[in-house]
Parts: sequence; structure tokens; C-alpha cells
Amino acid sequence: RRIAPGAVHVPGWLSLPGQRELVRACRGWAAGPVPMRRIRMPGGHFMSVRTVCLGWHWQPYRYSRTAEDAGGLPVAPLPGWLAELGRAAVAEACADDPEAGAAAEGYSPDVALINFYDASARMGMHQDKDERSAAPVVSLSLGDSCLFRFGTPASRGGPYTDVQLASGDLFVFGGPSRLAYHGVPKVYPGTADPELGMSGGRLNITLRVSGLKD
Ligand code: MD3
Ligand code: FE
Repeated sequence: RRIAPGAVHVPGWLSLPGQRELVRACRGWAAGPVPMRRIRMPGGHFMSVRTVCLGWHWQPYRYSRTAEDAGGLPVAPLPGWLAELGRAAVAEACADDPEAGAAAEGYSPDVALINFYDASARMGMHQDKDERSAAPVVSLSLGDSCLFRFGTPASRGGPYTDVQLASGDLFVFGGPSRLAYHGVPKVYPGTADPELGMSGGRLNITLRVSGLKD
């Protein structure tokens, strides 16, 4: 399960009922005050992934409490139960690799980014460095499987490890892997369990510590 120092993949971590609950919650958040939508990059292009944020609003390359790109509305709060799930996730990953999280009891994410991938959505190789904290990132996958490409912190151009992420999988990125390049080059349509209650596509929830104060 340890892909690299600080990077732990736990296939099938979420039960099917647990996944169904998260899918339902995502559906609610997607219709929230700041609805799920494609984020505009500074150069004018729109991401192919659709995103909704909880706790803090993310726009490249900063966090704010309000969505300046959606009428300045305040972002919905991050529910306590979701932060609690993040703590359990980090504790699970630490069992395999203490570097992934260190003090799981103290893990207190204040941001969730929910990404939706349709069959043609992709995410290019990037680093997540808008957070002012070294705390780990927790990733939960739902729906269709994808190809996840995991690199190193040193170079965008590889070497890479390719991993399939399926519904219910947990991935924790901490310690030396926190600034590793990563991306999603491909989604595999029609691979989700019909029992999930999704009508196609892939959801990914990431939990993060912004390091910001109100
Ligand atoms: C490695 N999301 O939201 S999850 C992102 O599946 C993002 O939606 C992808 O990359 C997705 O920024 C990949 C895996 C992931 C998430 C955050 C990371 C890997 C990470 C942060 C640091 C290192
Ligand atoms: Fe990322």
C-alpha cells in the first residue's frame, strides 16, 4: 500500500454504504450556494474537471472565504463528520507509513475540494502548493475508476508510478510526498458499481489543511 515515502494507497477503504452516503452528500454540495462548476485558469482556459469547495474556496492559486468568481458568495462550511473521516483516513495510512501523517489525532482539515470527472475530463500533472501547511492531503475516490499518475516532488517530467484508483479507495499524501507532481490522465467510463447511485463519471474528494486563519 506504500507507493512512495509518505504516500499510502488503501484500496477499498470505504464500504459500499459509506460510498453511497458520500455520493449523496456530494450531490447536495454540488447544488450548494456556490455550485459545482469548471474553474477558470488565469490564462483564460477552463479546467475540464468540475469543482465545488467546502470551508475555503479555491481559485488558482489561492484560497478565500468567498467565491469571487461566482458573485462573491460565501463558501459552504466543511462538516465536522467529514473532518472526522479525514482523521480516520490519516490514522489508517500511518499504520503503513508513519511518514504519511505523523500526529493523526491533530489532523484538522479545513478545506474539501470535490472534483467531478466526466468521461473526457483530465487533470494535468501539477503540485498542490497553495496550502500553507505541511499537513497531509487525504483523497477519496467514488464512481468510475481512473488512471492516477504519481511522480516526484523534484520534476514534472517523471519518473512516474501509475496506479488505478477505484471507488472506495483512499490515498494519503504526506511527508516527502506532499509536494509530489500528480495527475489524472484517464477515466474509465462504465466501471462504477451501479449500486453506487451515480449515473457515470468519477468523484474525488480531497481534504486539506489550508494553514490560513479566518
Ligand atoms: C498528491 N485531484 O484536487 S487525487 C487535486 O483525482 C487533485 O481529483 C486528483 O490532484 C483527483 O488537486 C488527484 C490525488 C491527490 C490529491 C492531492 C495531492 C494527490 C496528491 C496532493 C499532494 C500530492
Ligand atoms: Fe492535486
